[in-house]
This record gives sequence, C-alpha cells and structure tokens, in this order.
Amino acid sequence: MKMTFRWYGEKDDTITLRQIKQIPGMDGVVGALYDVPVGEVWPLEEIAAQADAARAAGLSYETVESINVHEDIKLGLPTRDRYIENYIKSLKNAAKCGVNVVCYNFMPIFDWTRTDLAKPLYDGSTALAFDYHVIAGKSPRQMADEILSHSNGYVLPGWEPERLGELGRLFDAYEGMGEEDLRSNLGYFLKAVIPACEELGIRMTIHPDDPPRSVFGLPRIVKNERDLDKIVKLADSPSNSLCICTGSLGSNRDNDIPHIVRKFGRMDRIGFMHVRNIQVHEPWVFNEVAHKSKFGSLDIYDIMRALWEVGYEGPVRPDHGRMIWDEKGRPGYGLFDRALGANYLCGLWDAICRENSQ
Ligand code: DNO
Repeated sequence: MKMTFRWYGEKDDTITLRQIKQIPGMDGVVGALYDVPVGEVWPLEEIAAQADAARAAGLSYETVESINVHEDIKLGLPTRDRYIENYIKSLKNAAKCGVNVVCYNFMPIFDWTRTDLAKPLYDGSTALAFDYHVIAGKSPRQMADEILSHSNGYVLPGWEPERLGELGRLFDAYEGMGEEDLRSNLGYFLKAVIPACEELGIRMTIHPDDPPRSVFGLPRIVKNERDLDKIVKLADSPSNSLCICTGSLGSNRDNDIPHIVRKFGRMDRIGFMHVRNIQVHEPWVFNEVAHKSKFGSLDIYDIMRALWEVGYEGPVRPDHGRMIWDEKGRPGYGLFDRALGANYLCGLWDAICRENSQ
C-alpha cells in the first residue's frame, strides 16, 4: 500500500506540503482542483502545477479525489454526453500529469452528509457526527445551510455552493427516480469512460454513499456488498474499481468491511482505500473517532490485515480526523489527527508485514 494524504492545494489548504512530507511514512498527496466547476474540463496546466508542487516537496501525485460527476449524467439527461466528453478530457489531462487513480461518487445532489461538524467527544476533541433523527425533521435547504455555516469558512469537498444554490430544481429533477434508473445512468457513464481509462492507465474508484442509505428520499446505489457486486459488473475491467471507505460503509453494521476488502481485493477491484473509524451508537446514529480500533466500532487491524492478504498495492489515506490540540481547520481535514491516523495505519502495516515475513 502507499500512504497518502488529501491536500486541497496551495490556495485552499492551510496545511503545507512540507508538513505533509514530515508525517512518517507518507508517500504522496491526493489532489484535486477545487475551483473548476463540476462538469468543466480540468486544465492541464493547473493539474501539472499541483503535481509539480507535490513532487518538488518529495511527495508522489498519482491520485485525485474527486473529479465530480455532473448532475445531468446522474439524471441521465440528453446533455450528459457533453459532460461525459468533458470528463474524458479531464481524465486525459490528469493522466498526462501522472495520475492513475481517480475517485468519484454517484450520490444525487449531496455528497457526504452530517448533522454535526463539531460534536464534542469525551476527551475535549470534536468530530463529525450523523443522527438520522435530526435529519428527519429538517428540509434539505436547512441541512445544507447548517453544514455550510459551520464549515469554518472552508469550502467542503462535494458541497459546492453553485449546486446547493439549485436545490429546489434538483429535487424536482430527481422526483420519481429509483435505484435501477440511477444504476443504469452509472452504467451509461462507465461504458463511455472505462475504455478511455483502460487506454490511459487510470482506475476509476467509486466512493460509497455516506451514509450508505437514502437521504431525503433520494436514491443511493453504493450502500453495501450487493450494490458493489452490481457496480463491478457494469463494466468488467480493473479500471472500473471501488474506493472502499471504511467509515462510510461501516456506518451500517451489516457491512462486514474486512470481508468486503478480501472479496473485492481478490478480484483486483479495489483502487483506493479511505481508512477511518466510527462509533455507531444505534442504526444511523454515529460519530467519527480516532483511527485506533478500540475507540470505535470498526476493527481497523483486521481491515489492514485483509489489505495485506490480498496484496493491495494502491493508495490508502487516513480519512477524516477529529479536531484536537486546538487546531482550527476544515472540518474532518485538520493536520494533527489525520497525521496520527496515518501513523497508526503505518504501524499496523509494519507489524502485519513483519509477522508474516517469518
Ligand atoms: C468527504 C469525502 C467525500 C469524497 C467523495 C468522493 O470527506 O470522503 O467528499 O471525497 O464522496 O467522490
């Protein structure tokens, strides 16, 4: 595995490449262009500038998260072909800059959803949390406004203001759309994009729905093992891969993450790993915690062991961290707790490799 760290670029991140490089065991950054509107082409020069900066700091630049998918593609509108063409142009530009893993999601309207961006934990740290009872009493607009107003002034990944400005229109457009329709739109997208990826040496990795259930009645199709089975069949190629986000899938306790890693890893269909821990209090009520297994509901050791067993060589990143040591930063994406998380994952990995080399 290659340990990586999500970086929002010189303009958008308070964390520097130098700080990232100083995290023990860090191989590279996971980049993205946050100021390119969804659906437009990522300019070659801008990707190259980010990749060059990372490499100059001694970090690899092979993964981007996310090239977001335009809503017209998810909705299956006639205009989707134009956005798919643009998507392929972005992939070509990314490949020219040495990118070989592209993360994306296929969640209608909202990317990840939380009801609290700074829930106090027992030790004075704060973490992201979700409580379905809270969301049940809110309108999508109220939830979006709350998330944006608690983001400490940072743009949050997947919460682009231009999309959120059109919530009413988008909800109308999804009216009556079921899971099968959405999956067929994903199939259409993959059929167009995967042959290009095969030529470019890129693995597309779809991120699970977070949380893995419908919110506000919108369809969701990346929730569990059954959904993942259907996705890998939509295009039979390692370029059509999965991003296994342990915290997203793991918030449904029926999802056995080590089993999912072993199964899809053996099929060579995992292209990216987001590893983090969560504490599930009751179905659909959870908060994020430190990465260490004993603080949450997930067995991070067994997940890393499963990755080792399947010979996983792709990127892994510590996912969301808590806010600790009075850090003020982008919710979920501060420096300190993610650095601790990376160090814990590297420690587990070293021990697993060592135990098994005798
Ligand atoms: C949240 C992230 C997601 C993820 C996208 C992938 O922190 O895990 O925004 O990047 O869903 O497309």
